[in-house]
Amino acid sequence: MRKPAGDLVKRIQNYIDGRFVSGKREFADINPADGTVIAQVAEADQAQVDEAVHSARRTLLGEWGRIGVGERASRLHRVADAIEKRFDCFVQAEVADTGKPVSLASRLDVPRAAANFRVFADLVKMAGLESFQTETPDGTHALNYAVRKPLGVVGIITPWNLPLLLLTWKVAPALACGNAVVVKPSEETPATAALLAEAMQDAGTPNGVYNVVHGFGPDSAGQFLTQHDDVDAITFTGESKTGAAIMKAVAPTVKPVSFELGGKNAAVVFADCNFEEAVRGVADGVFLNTGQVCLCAERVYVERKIFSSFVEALKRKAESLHPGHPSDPKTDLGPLISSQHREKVLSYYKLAGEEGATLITGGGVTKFGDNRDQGFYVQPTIYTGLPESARCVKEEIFGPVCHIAPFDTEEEAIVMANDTDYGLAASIWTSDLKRGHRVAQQMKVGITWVNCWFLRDLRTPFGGAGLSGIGREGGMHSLNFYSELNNICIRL
Ligand code: NAD
Ligand code: 6OD
Repeated sequence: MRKPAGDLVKRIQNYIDGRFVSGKREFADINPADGTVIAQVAEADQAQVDEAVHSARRTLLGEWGRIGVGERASRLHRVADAIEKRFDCFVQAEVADTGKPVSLASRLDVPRAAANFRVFADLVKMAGLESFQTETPDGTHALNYAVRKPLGVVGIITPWNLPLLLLTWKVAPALACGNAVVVKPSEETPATAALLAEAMQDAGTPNGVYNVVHGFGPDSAGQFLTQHDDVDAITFTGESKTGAAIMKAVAPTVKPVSFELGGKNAAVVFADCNFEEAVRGVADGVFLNTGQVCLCAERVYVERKIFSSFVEALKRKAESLHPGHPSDPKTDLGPLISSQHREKVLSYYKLAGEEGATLITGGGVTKFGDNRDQGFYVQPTIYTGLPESARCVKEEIFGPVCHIAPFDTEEEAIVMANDTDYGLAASIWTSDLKRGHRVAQQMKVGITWVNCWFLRDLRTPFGGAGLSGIGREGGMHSLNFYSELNNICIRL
């Protein structure tokens, strides 16, 4: 871990009850591109998590609790305005924390953060609920109608791969429904959650509505939040095994949970696809954000007729990527998030060889001959030749890597794609839309893309089956998770 040359190390604080506060302990925020320390981060202790939860509760009983849905929606639009006003700050902070290319943060992460607030602000104003006129056999008449209430204090725990996008994906609908939140961003990427606090202040959000506690999971802010008696619900994005630990932690207080977890997603490429588009789309789906997107395809299945040419074309794509410093606009492949994560990804590169894979390209560390060699870069990597039972085909690696296997029939492709304990996403590449539709319906996942990947409409359900999660967020699904519905039955 190195200090930046001639630069002051910043301090990132917790944000509790509308104030930035330091902690008794600090930890370092590392730039993955060169291993320098970019900030010291205040770790929240149990008392500070308590204070954040109490502050959230107070505002629910006070100003925030009294604001109607129209006014809440306009405050959320103001948060989006404040993000857009600080666009460059958000981009720089996200790039420094994650090492993702500036081009990606500018076109994906920060615009999506603003869009998350705008979409849920508009949606909550339009959202109706069901009502029924009821008639019983004895002639009694009644009117049933449901009303939407906030859950209360929502704990939000998020990962490091798309930090601002995934945080706002949960904060926006939670606030739209009238909740107050305590967020625990990843210890690897604390900066944009803190910047969002400034945007909340700009937007006039009352104190206590948005609180940030920094720290780790076990015996730290993450666990203090999930075990807290006065937190009404937990929404979590991260690894499946962390989801399992959180499930245990919330069990004694029976909190509702929403889990968006890991994936080992398949891309299925049929011989009748538009070849160029499929190669481009699959390359994006394997290498975007250095493969650190839960939706990335680490398993690619290609119809045998085009197998060799597809492998060759994807190899050329991988070799034409520009690894480099994230702030260079030409860079399209940044480092992995941390030295520890690089060790994990490299251990799978080694394991692939041990399991008998044929290396098509990559397989090692990228070398630059300058300070980027202190960063956490790996080569984009493609393997073929593994059995479907290999650990590299079964386990989530979360790096710029895929295994490509051939198939002969549609039925075989479906079986192979579904042969996983995860169930997050799939993509299908074919010019035959009837086939696309038929195969998509048989995918055991939360989202299937046909001739595209990571094309998002925020009104649609998003989530995973199996080890990939519990529940759905997106559109009305988010509003329903972040609300308590009270059905009122009036005898007429
Ligand atoms: P992680 O599970 O290690 O950490 C996620 C968050 O949980 C962090 O804030 C961490 O501090 C916290 N945490 C860890 N242990 C905890 C505990 N015991 N109690 C409370 N909090 C705890 O995940 P990560 O490494 O940050 O992210 C990568 C993973 O996230 C991958 O598996 C990826 O597939 C998954 N992911 C899923 C989605 C999705 O939408 N399904 C989106 C992004 C990432
Ligand atoms: O686009 C989204 O809403 C979303 N939750 C994306 C998740 C990406 C995983 O890394």
